[in-house]
Amino acid sequence: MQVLTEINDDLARLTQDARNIAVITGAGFSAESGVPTFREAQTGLWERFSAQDLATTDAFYTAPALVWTWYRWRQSLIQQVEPNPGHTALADWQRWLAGRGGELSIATQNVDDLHERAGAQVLAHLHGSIFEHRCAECGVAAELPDPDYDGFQAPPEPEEPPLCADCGAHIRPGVVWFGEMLPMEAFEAAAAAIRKADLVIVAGTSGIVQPAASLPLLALERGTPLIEVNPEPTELSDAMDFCLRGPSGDLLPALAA
Ligand code: BV8
Ligand code: ZN
Repeated sequence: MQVLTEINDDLARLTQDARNIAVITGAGFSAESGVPTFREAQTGLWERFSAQDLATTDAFYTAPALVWTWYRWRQSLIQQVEPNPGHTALADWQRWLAGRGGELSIATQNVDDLHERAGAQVLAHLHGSIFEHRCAECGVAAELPDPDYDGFQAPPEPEEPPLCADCGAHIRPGVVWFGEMLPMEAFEAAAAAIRKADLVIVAGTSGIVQPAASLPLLALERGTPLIEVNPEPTELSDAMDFCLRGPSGDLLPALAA
């Protein structure tokens, strides 16, 4: 494993020769856009709860207004921020490769839409989307107006989630909570992309949350090179061929150059 803070010749050659790249992104990829990661402390009303405690079905059933408002406030924040140079570099690299018969697939653990807003196609949202909503009981999709919170202010007083027009149960966010299965189609698509890739890049994830964190390890089956982009070491660092230590907003543009 090589631990680098900038691109060396080995790494440059690897990324320039790659024609089929699978990229997995986590909360750290959106951090430079101003979206807090799960490791960071909560603010305001939620500072006494960890994200992990709120992102569960139990929390939603116990305190629907608190959990619902936390998601609608997070959605407001995401709508108020912009993709960062890491998102743009990935989108440009994807377009450049597609123009040469290659492929760059993105599987993200993030529930935001910043990859898409940077112009990228996303193969898999492994943990769902904060922009989707459905009935917690009958599962029917719910189309809701955007929240009008100010994501830059501390979250507001909790408000009750809307009720399903069909069955009257609470509407919930279209994300995967702890203890819930991941969408199998998304998970399988990400696994297939990694299995056929000639380079795998893991950026902005602590590699703690399963089963998403086990996906990059599929690259080991065929000896596909693995690159980590993260300012810190992670649970996955030991499996990497290159650990690029720094923010993805700086390093992805350098990698994609
Ligand atoms: C399931 C949606 C089972 C919601 C999310 C004990 C051991 C092992 C596993 C478990 C266990 N107990 C429970 C489990 C399972 C559990 C789990 O993994 N828990 C962990 C905490 C141990 N997993 C689950 O529950 C999953 N489901 O297992 O179901 C099952 C099986 C059969 C039948 C039924 C059920 C579901 C997990 C999905 C949870 N939902 N998100 C929401 O967003 O609110 S996960 C959520 O947290 C995020 O989506 C994200 O994936 C995750 C946080 O991880 P990261 O993305 O890595 O972010 P993190 O904050 O951790 O790290 C940020 C990284 O960025 C850091 O490394 C940092 O250094 C870096 N960084 C910072 N700045 C930058 C940067 N990098 C680059 N550039 C920068 N500028
Ligand atoms: Zn319903």
